[in-house]
Amino acid sequence: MKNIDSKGHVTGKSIYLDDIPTIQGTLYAAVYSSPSAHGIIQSVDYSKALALFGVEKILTFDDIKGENQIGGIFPDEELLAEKEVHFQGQPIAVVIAKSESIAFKARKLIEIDILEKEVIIDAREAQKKGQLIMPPRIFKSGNLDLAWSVCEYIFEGRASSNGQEHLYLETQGAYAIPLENGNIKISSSTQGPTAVQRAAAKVLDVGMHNIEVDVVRLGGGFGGKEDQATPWAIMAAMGVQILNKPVKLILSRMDDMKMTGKRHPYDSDYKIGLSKDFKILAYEVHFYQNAGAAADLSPAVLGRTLFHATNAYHIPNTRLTAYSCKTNLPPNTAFRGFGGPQGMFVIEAALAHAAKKLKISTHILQKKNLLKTGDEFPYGQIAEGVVLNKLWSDLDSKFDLKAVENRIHNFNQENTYSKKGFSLMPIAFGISFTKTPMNQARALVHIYSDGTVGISTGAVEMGQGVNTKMLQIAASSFGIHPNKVKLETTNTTRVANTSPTAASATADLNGKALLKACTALLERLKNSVAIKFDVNIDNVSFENDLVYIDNVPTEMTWEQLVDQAFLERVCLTENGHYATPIINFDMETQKGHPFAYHVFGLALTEVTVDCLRGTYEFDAVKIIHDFGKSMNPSVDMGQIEGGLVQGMGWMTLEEIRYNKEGRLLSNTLSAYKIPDIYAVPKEIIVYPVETEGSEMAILKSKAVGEPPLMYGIGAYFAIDKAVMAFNPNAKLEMSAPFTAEKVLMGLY
Ligand code: MTE
Ligand code: LUZ
Ligand code: MOS
Repeated sequence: MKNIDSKGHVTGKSIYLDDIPTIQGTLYAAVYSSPSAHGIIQSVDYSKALALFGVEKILTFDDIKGENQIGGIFPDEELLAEKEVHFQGQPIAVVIAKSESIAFKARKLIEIDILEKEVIIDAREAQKKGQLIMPPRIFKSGNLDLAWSVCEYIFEGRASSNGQEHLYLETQGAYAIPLENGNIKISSSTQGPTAVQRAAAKVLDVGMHNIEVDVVRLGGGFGGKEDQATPWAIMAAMGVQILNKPVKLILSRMDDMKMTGKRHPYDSDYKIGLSKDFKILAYEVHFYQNAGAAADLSPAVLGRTLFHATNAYHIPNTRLTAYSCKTNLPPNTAFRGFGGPQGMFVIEAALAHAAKKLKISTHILQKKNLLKTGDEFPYGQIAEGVVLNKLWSDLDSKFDLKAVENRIHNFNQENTYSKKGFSLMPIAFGISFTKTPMNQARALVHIYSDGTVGISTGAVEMGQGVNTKMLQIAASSFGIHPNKVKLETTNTTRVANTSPTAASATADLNGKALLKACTALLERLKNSVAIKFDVNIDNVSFENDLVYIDNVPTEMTWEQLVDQAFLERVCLTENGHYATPIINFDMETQKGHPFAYHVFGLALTEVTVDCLRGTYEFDAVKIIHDFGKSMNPSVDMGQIEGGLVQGMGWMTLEEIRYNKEGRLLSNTLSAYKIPDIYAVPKEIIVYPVETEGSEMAILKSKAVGEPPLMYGIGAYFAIDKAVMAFNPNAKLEMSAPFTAEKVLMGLY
C-alpha cells in the first residue's frame, strides 16, 4: 500500500498549518527576542512599536496570567524573559498586529538596554565553571580498573560532533482561535499535542480541558517539534486569551534558525583498551553535552547517549560519564537519534583510532566485537534477537568485503590526486522512550452506520508515514477497502494524555492501541454474525468487504453487517489503550530493561576524495537492515534513505557556527548547507533482512524512524580513510562534520 499522503503532497493539496483557512479578524504575531546572549535587561521601550498603525498589543511576561514557565523536564525556562536573558534569540515579547508585515515592522522599533554578562558557548568551559544542567550521569559495568591492567593496547583520544539544524520544510508555528466560555483551540505544528496543551494551560492559568490542540500534519519535525513547538503555540494562545481574537504566529526561517535549539554538539574524551586478540575489554568516556541555556530535553538526550555509547559492540567493562553543560546557546533539543548518534560517533572514533595505531582495518575490530544475543549492555539489559553477525556475513557474501578492499587499494595505487575510502557502520538502536511511563498510547475508533470508519490516535503524521500504517491496521483488521477508512487529525479532545510522536515508537505504541480497539469491535461484530447464522464466533472472519464463514464468503457485505449491528444497538465505537509490557529502568542503579527491542543494521560506505580540492563524492552506500517483518516496505525504505542522507549531512556538510558573542552565523540557507540531490550517494542499495521481528513491534514490523540516521556516521570514517590514503601522516582530529575545508587541511 502506498503512502496515503503522496498524492496530496505532489499536487500541493495536503493541508499544513499555514494552509488552514483563516477566520476574519485574525491577528498576526511576531516574536521579539534578545539581541544579547547573556545579560540583565535594564529597560525595554515599546512606545514606538505600539504607536505604529495596526499594532494591537505587545505581550510581555507581565501579561502572563499563570506561570511564566515552559520547562518540560526541569522548570528552568521562561516563556518570555523577565529580567535576565540567556541566549540570543530568547523570546522577550510578542508583537500582535493586523498583518504579519506590520508585526515585523513594529518589532524593529523596539529598543532594549541590556547589561552584558559573560557568554559561554563551549561545553567544556561551562563544565569547568560548574555550569551544569544536572549532576553528571554515570553508567558502569564490570570492573574497569581491573580491566585496564589486563589490556594489551590502550588508546586515548578526543572526539567531537557538532549540532544540526532540523530544517523541517515547515517552520514552527501555531494558529489559536477563541471558542466559547474562554476555551481556546490551538492548531499547532507540534509532535507533542499534549505537551502544548499542558504547558499552555499552565501559562494561561486555565485547565487542560480549556485548551484543545489539533494537528493535521507537520512538514517535518525530526525532533525539533517534540518540545519546541510549545512556546509559539502558547504565545498565540495568550494573544487569544487577552484579545479574544484569532492569532496566528509562524516563524520566518531566520527566526526559526536563531530562536530554536538544535541537535546537541558533544565533545568527548575516550579511553579504549583491547586484548592481544583485539577484543575490547575496557571503555571509558567523558561526554560533554552542550545543552544550551535551559534543560529542555537535554537530560533525556544525555541518557540516550549513554544507552548507545557502546553502539553494536559488546564491551564488558565500562565507565561512561556524561555532563549536561549549560551554555548561552538556544536550548538544544531532540533530533532524530536523540543523543544516540553522538554516543555512537565516539566509539566509532575510538575504534578507527585504535585501528590506525594497530595498522589494521577498522572493520576487523568492529567484526571481532559485534554484539551477540545474550550479551549484557552496560545498563543491564540482555541483548535479544541480535542479528549483527548474520547481517555482516550477508553483506560480505553480497559485496565481498575483501574485493572491495582490494579494488579500493588498487584504485589508490593507480591514482595520485583521487583517493577512495570505505567504512562499515553497524547499528543497534533501542526502541522505547527511555522514560518507561511514556510508553503508552490510545486510539479511538468509530464505525459509522454506513460501514465507513474514522480513526483517531495520538500519532502525529510528520512525513514518516504513520497515518498510512494506522490505516493499514484498521483496514486489514476489518477486511475492508482502505478507502472506507479515514485518519482524523490528532486532537487532544479525542485522544488525551499522549506521548509525543517520537522515539521511533509511534507506530508501535499507537498501532497496538488501535489494534486493540479494532479487535474489540471485531469481537462484537463477529458475535452479531454468529447469532444470525447460528455459527461459532471463531468461524467468522471479514475479508474483501464481505463476511466469511469457515473461510468461505457469504452474501453478507460489511455494510449490511454494520447496519444490522447498529439496529441491534451494538456499540460501534471503541477506545484502545496500550502500554509496553516488560520494560523497566531503575534510576538508582542505572540498570534495567529500558527497551522493548533493538533495531540492527549494517552500512558499507564508499567515497572518493578529490585530493586537489578537498571535495568528495559518495560512490555508494549499501545497507543491510533489520526490518523485522515490514508492514510497509515502501514507506520504510523512504525512512532508510531519508535517515541515511540526513545522517550523512550531519557528518559532512552541515556546520552550525556561533561567534564568541553567541550569535548564530549559520542563520540562513546560504550559510548552512544540507545535502541536496548532488550530495547524496550515487548509489544507495538497501537490502531488507527479514527477521523474526518482535512481539512488541506492531505486526512484528520494527520501528524504522531514527535508526537509519546512524548509518550516516559511516560517511565520516570513509572520508577519514581516503584522506589517510593520500597523506598517511595526517594528524586528523575526530571532529565532525568532515567538511571539504577540513579534508583539505588533512590532505596537506
Ligand atoms: N520522517 C519524516 N519524513 N519527517 C520527520 O519529521 N522524524 C523522524 C522519523 N522520520 C521524521 C521522519 C523522527 S526524529 C522520529 S522520532 C520518527 O520519524 C517518528 O515517527 P515514528 O515514531 O512514527 O517512526
Ligand atoms: N524522546 C523522549 C525521545 O522523550 N525519550 C526518548 O527516549 C526519546 N528517544 C528518541 C527520540 N525522542
Ligand atoms: Mo524523534 S528525535 O524522537 O522526534
